[in-house]
Amino acid sequence: MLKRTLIAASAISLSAFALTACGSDDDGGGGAEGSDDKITMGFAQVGAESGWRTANTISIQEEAEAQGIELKFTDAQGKQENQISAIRSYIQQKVDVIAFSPVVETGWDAVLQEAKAAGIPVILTDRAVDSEDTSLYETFLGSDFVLEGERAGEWLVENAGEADTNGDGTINVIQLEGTTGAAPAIDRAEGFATAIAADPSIEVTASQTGDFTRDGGKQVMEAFLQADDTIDVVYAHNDDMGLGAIEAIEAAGLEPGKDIKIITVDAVKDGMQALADGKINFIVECNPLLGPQLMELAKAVVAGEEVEPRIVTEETTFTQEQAKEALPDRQY
Ligand code: GZL
Ligand code: ZN
Repeated sequence: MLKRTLIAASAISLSAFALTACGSDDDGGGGAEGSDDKITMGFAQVGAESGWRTANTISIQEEAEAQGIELKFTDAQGKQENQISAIRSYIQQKVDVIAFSPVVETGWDAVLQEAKAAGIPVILTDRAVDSEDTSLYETFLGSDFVLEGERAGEWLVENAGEADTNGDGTINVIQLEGTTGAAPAIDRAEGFATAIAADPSIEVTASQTGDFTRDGGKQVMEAFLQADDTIDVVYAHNDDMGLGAIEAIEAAGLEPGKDIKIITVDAVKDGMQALADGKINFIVECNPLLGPQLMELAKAVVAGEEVEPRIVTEETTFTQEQAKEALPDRQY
């Protein structure tokens, strides 16, 4: 009995070894010699800080599944050092392609040089890096955040008549900024400032980061409300901080959308519901559903095809009326 068991066990371990040996032979390069021609992607996500990020993660994971791409996925909890070590681990694992959404713009050149030296193509999604050397990545797929900020500012200029809610002749805007150093935070502030310059009665009198989270938006808004009772408008760089601000405004006995106008960016479901309910006045969409385009790009890049260096996401804006119509069909 024992002898038979040993033979069976060794046979199993031998075949298991053979399988792994064969598996490790395949450099995951999707190359012909590997038994499976599956592409392996390493994705280093920012975190799970907002409804937008959740929708973005779902889109990436679902599309990888749908397109038969093996996805290695990490959540960096908003820390750049975690993203960098995730990218390094993907390099060691010899993935076919690396994609990530850089939590902040700076500090990526070294690890991107390592990926380049390892011959692994990189795709930027959602947020940009400030590297001068564009050979460090194949393409950048994501929104035009400056345009998003301009759209928010243009709406305020067009609706200035109803925005001076305290009637003192100036439109006092406080800004809830996204994560410090993040491309969307930098660019949305820049675009907004450019647009509101058209009307000198509009002024951003205070601006602070809420780190793209509800809690961050609520805490910063509470402090702003205690310091200033002339606030007419809140411009929040994402819905989640706007929703946090709504909680603070209501706790102060004021009516969001009326006593204080609110403009946000993203257009996730919770934000669109608040817009439809009249608590937010205008939302600039930032589309998180990057999965389909990302996986197509990954296949093209691994196949050595030329891809556009910059692919801008399609997106729009919503008023309260438009939100009521759009809500039933929103995917996120
Ligand atoms: C924008 C994205 C931002 C969203 C936030 O593309 O990077 O990060 O606007 C998210 O909701 O946290
Ligand atoms: Zn005013």
